[in-house]
Amino acid sequence: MHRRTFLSISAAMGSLPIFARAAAAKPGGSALIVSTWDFGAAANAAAFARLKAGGSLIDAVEAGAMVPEADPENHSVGYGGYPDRDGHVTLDAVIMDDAGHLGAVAALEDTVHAISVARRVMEKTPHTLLVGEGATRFAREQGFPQQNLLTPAAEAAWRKWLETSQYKPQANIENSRATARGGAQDHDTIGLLARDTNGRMAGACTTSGMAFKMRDRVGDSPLVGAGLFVEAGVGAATSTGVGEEVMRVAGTARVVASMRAGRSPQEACEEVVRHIAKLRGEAIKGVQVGFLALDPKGRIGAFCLLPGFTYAVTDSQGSTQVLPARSLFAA
Ligand code: SD4
Repeated sequence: MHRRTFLSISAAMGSLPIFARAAAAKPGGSALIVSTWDFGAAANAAAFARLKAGGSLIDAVEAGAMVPEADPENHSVGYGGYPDRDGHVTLDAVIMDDAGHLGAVAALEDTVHAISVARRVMEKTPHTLLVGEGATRFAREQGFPQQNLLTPAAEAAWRKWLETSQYKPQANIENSRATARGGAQDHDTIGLLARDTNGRMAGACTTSGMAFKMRDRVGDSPLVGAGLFVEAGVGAATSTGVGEEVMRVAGTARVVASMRAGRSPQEACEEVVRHIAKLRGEAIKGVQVGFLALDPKGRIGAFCLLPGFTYAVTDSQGSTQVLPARSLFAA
């Protein structure tokens, strides 16, 4: 989908009151590809094109995830991502299909396409997760070019942040880029889920994590069962927001387990968000966490703590909508 189209969809939705927008987002059947946030629309388009060209589901979710990783205007994932508090840009990614094939990297450095390195972990090693220096060395061995990911703009933002050194993740910053592109704490996790017409599924998730995190902090995104989970015949789920809150409840594993037990994707996403809220009480005030789920029939679920989480849905004709997720809290 072209950028202008998805921006106009978002702009149109932006003019509706929040409850009308939530009502418009009826998760229905027949979705082929879903992904997190407004910028998921462009990723879905790449994934859809790959499927149409005869690519596998893994090819499709990788191609989709590579879009925000490579976006030259994107100051928050891959090249130009905001660094940790010591000035290092570190990337987390995972890719998985419903046959249990899985690869992930965490705290990867100097490499734009973390999702592709994760895929190589899946295909070329006996392991499922490589971290830090070992992941970065593996990327070099696999021929991924070495690139300094810290741009002058990201370095300037980090130096400004150092003046106060306040670590305070901001809810929904992922969608603020249209207005406050490259603002402090900006980060662009994308979680992408795809199915084929036989109901087979795969997913990918890639991020630069929370801006100004501690050195080698790893979020939910690269962790199977936290940032992503896919199970044959049941469904797939991905998450976004403050990863620590997702990790402590094994969020996406829980969503898929709920679906296995008979809940719809929507009910399953709601259940885990309510669980986090109950477990954490005051501690999650102002914190955003969102879940997105897809089942083999193309039914979607999306739910979050705070209003503002959006997701992109592409159907089997390739048409894409960006929709607001329902939230547990009004603000
Ligand atoms: C993390 N869950 O590293 C990621 C951040 C994120 O949209 O999702 N941003 O905790």
